[in-house]
Amino acid sequence: MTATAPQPSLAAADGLPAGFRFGAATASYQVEGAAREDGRGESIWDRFSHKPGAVVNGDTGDVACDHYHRWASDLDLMVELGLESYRFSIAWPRVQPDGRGALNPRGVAWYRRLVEGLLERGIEPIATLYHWDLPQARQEVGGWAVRDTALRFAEYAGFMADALGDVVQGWITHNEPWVVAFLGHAEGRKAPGIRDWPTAIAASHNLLLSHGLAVDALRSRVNTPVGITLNLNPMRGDAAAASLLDAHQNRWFLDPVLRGTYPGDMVEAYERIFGPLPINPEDLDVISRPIDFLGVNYYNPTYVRASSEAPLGVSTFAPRGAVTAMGWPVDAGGLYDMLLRLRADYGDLEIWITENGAAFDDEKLVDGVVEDPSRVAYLSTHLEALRRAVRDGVNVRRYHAWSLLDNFEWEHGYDKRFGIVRVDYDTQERIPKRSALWYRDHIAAVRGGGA
Ligand code: IFM
Repeated sequence: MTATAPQPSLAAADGLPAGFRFGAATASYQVEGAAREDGRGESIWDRFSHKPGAVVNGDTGDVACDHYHRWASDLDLMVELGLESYRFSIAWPRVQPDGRGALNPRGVAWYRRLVEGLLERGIEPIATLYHWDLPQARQEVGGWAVRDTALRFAEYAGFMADALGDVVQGWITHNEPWVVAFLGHAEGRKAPGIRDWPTAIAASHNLLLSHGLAVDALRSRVNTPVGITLNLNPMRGDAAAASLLDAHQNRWFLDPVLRGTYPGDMVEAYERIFGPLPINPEDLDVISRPIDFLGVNYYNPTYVRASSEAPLGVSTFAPRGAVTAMGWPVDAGGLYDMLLRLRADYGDLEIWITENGAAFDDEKLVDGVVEDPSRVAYLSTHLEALRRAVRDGVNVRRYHAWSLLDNFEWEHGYDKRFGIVRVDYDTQERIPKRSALWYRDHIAAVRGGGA
């Protein structure tokens, strides 16, 4: 097959619709390494992770999983696992080191090799344009807090569509803009490490605007599906607190993208607490440009209660019961609930699960395989919940496990392992975990190859 040949369309099987694909996801800063190679510029995560105390153990993404050099064998590993789709992200500073001006041809060439390598192996390449590694030079002039960054992002999106539009088969503008805006600019736990709510709200708007502008830039150049990925958590607990946190985390992004409005209750709450919002209502037309699919990252429900000490008057807590190494409750029913809710509230959208997975500490190496029973249980129950939602009418077309590899888990460094494949960071050896073998057999069984 040639590098640009379309992927075969997959028949409906095992309760899943035709065209459904199983895959895995990673993100540039979490796996690539090669932080200073081939003309890559500095990102806000390079700067943040090198700040003493910002990341557990002082870990950084300088080397990460060395995917930049090991991409070909990592792609072969995906073939061994039977993966049908790979969601990766493009590091903006690798292809446009200062976030403006001419592209860096060496950076672009690396992504072309990766994407062509996927096509040659029959794996669908899905590119995310922004998974949190803003060029540091853009931060120096205000980052997401300023409108100009949205314009620069759209220009970058257009450049990437020109450079890779003939080979990439799906585009995701942003990964989890809530995390970027609020954990990066209000709580300061993630890059750029700012702690200022009004700045975070401005950033959320500029991120959404940049999404809409990027959709236009992509649409004018490619015919492949375009979407955005949101981290969505069903809220459980005290009704008023749950409704407010739902508005802050879920509806603040869903409503503008899918309905062209901000949720009134949240506008009112932000204005009451933080003053007038820096939002131009005319931007909502751009923000709500039609998308082909909504990317959903689902990990857990959030438990919430009123709290007079928290800035929004609500705080979260871990319930009794099973939790992951992140302290996140294990609850596959939450995925079902969220999928049904999306259909009820926003209509018959096409949905791609762009991340789902878990970090666990109970991994043991037995006879060359990493035994991770908790992750096997997590993946199998969540895939069951997905099938139940499909049976009940939700249009789900992709499932990407997070993550293919153990990787740099942001402020937690390498301490938290989300991979279905273990990475030995001393040797960079990849060791499939039981969950990877389970996933491989699951995909083979669906495709009629037997398990
Ligand atoms: O590792 C992250 C990823 O980058 C974004 N979604 C959640 C994952 C687990 O925390």
